[in-house]
Amino acid sequence: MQSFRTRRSDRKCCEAAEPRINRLADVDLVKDPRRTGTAIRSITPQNLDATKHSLDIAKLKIPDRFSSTHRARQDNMERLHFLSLLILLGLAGQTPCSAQQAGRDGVSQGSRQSTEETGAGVQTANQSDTKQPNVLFIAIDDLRPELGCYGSEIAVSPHLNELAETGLLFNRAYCQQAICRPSRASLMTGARPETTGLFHNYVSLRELQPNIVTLPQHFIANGYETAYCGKIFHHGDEDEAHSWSRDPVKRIKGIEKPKGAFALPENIKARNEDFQRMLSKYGEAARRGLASEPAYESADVPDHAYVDGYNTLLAIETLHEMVEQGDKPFFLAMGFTKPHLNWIAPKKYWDLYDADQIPMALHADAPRDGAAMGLHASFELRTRAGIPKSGPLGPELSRTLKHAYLACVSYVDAQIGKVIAALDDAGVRDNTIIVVWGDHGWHLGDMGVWGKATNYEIATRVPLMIWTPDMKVRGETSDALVELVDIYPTLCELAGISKPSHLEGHSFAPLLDDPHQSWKQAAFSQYPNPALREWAANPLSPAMRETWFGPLIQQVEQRIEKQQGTTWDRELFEQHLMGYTMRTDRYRLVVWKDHRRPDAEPLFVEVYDHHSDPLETENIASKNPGLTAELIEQCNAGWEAAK
Ligand SMILES: [Ca+2]
Repeated sequence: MQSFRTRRSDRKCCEAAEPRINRLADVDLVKDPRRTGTAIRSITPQNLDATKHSLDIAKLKIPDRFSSTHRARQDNMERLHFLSLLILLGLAGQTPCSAQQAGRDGVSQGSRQSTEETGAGVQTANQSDTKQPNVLFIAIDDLRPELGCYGSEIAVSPHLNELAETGLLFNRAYCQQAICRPSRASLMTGARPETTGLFHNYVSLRELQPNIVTLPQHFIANGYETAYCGKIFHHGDEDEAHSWSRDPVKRIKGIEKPKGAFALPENIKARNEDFQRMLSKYGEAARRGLASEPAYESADVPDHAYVDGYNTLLAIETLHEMVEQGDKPFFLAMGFTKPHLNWIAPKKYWDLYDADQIPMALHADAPRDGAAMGLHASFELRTRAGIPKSGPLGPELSRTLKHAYLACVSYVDAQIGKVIAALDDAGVRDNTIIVVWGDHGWHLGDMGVWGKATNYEIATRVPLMIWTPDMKVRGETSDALVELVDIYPTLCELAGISKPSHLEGHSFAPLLDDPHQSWKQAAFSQYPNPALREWAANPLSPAMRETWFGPLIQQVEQRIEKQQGTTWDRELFEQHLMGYTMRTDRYRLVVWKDHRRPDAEPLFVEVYDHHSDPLETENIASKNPGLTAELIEQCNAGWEAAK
């Protein structure tokens, strides 16, 4: 495969961009004729702290022409506007200013390749005269649809609410596997996990699929400049050689890059001490599969003290570079690492919530008659310092953890507001598609589990919204069943470029104009035995059995053995058991099978009726054999028959 990447030493890239936030003498509120309101546009390093609330929380209004008539959401937004106004008033004394930036000293070409290098199908396009839209591609790690626009009564997410209010929100969007790397590999290649063969976190995409054409790679071949900041593919699988044509800005002059995950010295110390303690207790096993560090942090620091805030500044600078220096449409990907553990966010986002008002999971028990292997023992969270190694977490810790998760949601929402506002600043909002997706859901105590990595609704359902300059309907929520694997063909269609033949999704572009039309019959996901896998979907390592998880894993095995009887076999259940799940309009089916024997009878089947049981509290498969057989037949027919 041809590599598009040029050597770093060959590039003229200056990695120390002086951001537009450095260039203004004063902090200003800008009245932008393209907006209906005011927004803080630029600040200096000196006044970053003083203005952080305004910059982060201030409502960044969207032009009138994109406004929706959807009243229910509008009412919600007005409440949030009021909240923002109160915060702004509390920070009176900040001076209005012009957002028109001075020259962009210190910024230089970051392009990795010439147009000729991109291979077949190249088109050249100029930002000013092309009709090919730009793409702002926003990924959020481990975000379940815990947002105001999804009906969360507690989440403070004004910017994503507004995007949904002026775009299209998908109420029933599903990932293809509820864990980072497989989900992202599927989305980015447009192929399902069964095709990519990537079921674990620690397998390289290119090892398995050296020639598959990824979404940004396909856009490069069709005349786009592509760049990313943060987490788009999984760590270590960034595909820089093929998927990205341009280096992003790497540093912001005058603003220190975060050195690590934590800001508080006591947490940095705790992390190091805990690790040493585990190492002395368990030896080398502690190095594999165990993390041991605080699960959360609240520090009174500016947004850019943590990686998502800093990456947001890089993405904004990269955007401006591409607009000002490029002659092609851009595909800019911004990947937020929160609300993935550890739940670290600036204190001001924690302060948006009254902990006593945070509701806990509505149903904290495993499904009645559900699969014993369907739920894991919350390993990912339990590796963290201060979390019980077995048993329930208790109400106080549970509330703190959910508070921490929500703080991260609001932190990411604020950063997204900045990136979207930058489209306006750069003058390209009118020709840019915005798509926002989460890679999978998360159990926050739901079903008694803390973590992702199951085949149930709470882990497979994801947030997904899209905004285009010319969509005919705004502010609607579509109940159509859509999948993350659909994003690739959708963006191809919206950009007017061909769809590669290997794609296994279905463009949902027609839903933008008619969100309530009849659509897919089913959405599909899969996950290998959650109960006997590490949180990264890998088979259990000796390290897990040799540490504090040994007794817990024993309990899990006994539970499965009790349910499965003579079919129990550790090798089969730990190494080869795959759960295939299908969501139809009404039901969720989960079929547990030996992955090596696709035609064999399932080892266990679950059916949940979302009409009567939206929380999936009871498996009704054995009570409804006819229905179950029908659903299995539909599942066996697969995604191709469900279009
Ligand atoms: Ca994830």
